[in-house]
Amino acid sequence: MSLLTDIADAIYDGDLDTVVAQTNSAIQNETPALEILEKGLMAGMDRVGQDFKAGDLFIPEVLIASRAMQAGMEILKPLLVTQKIKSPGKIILGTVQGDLHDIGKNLVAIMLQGAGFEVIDLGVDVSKEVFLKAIIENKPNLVGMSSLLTTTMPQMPEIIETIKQAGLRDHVKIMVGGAPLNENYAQKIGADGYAQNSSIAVELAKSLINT
Ligand code: B1M
Repeated sequence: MSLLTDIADAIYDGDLDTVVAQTNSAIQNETPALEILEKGLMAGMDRVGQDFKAGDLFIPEVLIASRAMQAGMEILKPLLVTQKIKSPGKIILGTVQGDLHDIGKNLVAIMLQGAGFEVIDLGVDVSKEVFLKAIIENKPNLVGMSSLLTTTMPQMPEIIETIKQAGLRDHVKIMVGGAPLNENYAQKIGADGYAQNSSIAVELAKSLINT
């Protein structure tokens, strides 16, 4: 059995110690960090998502798997954020109010940092007021919103409206992401772009900066 399969299995089992040990072993074996992330950590979390949906796993198991995933991401982070390149721009990121999912958002933050972006991460459960305050204080080029719940998606147009009302819509590009979203929804709510995953998020951020 390969190290990457071990990592995916350990994520599924919520076995943090094995995730840490096997992630370090994979790094020592010179497996590229992105491959460890995608074929190890994310593969395991995909299975967690499927079985949670099917009712075979419950919240406590998902939470334990999430902690193991975050521990693996912490190890990979320095390897994914190695380049010291001129910053293409500044982005404010947050998971919208009512939503506590942050694994995907954290991954997007890591990949953007890896591409040189200055990332200001507002965390989870971020209200429209907090987004606005952060925009006023930090003057970012981009604002990124994440939502994993169909019930919290409607926060996004509200935040965009708040930014408009403050007269700041022309000062920032807005990108959105999260499993229940799609391109059509992003267009409908007046965002500038939608990214399906963290690699596409980096490409999108770069292209929005240049438009
Ligand atoms: Co929750 N959860 N969860 N959960 N959870 C989902 C999202 C769900 C789809 C599971 C399911 O039923 N199949 C479902 C939502 C259903 C819906 O809305 N239609 C669900 C539910 C129902 C809930 C609760 C309501 C359960 C309950 O309490 N009854 C509850 C809500 C809590 C809250 O937020 N208020 C809840 C709680 C939790 C945990 C706390 C246990 C945990 C989160 C821990 C954490 O994040 N720290 C959790 C988890 C882990 C999941 C699943 C299993 C995995 C999510 C994840 O981390 N995926 C998820 C099932 C699933 O998505 N298949 C599920 C891995 C991650 C790398 O992918 O987040 O999609 P993802 O991010 C991707 C892209 O979406 C994109 O790039 C990322 C990297 O490729 N992306 C962006 C994300 N944000 C972006 C922003 C961008 C660009 C791209 O630009 C700004």
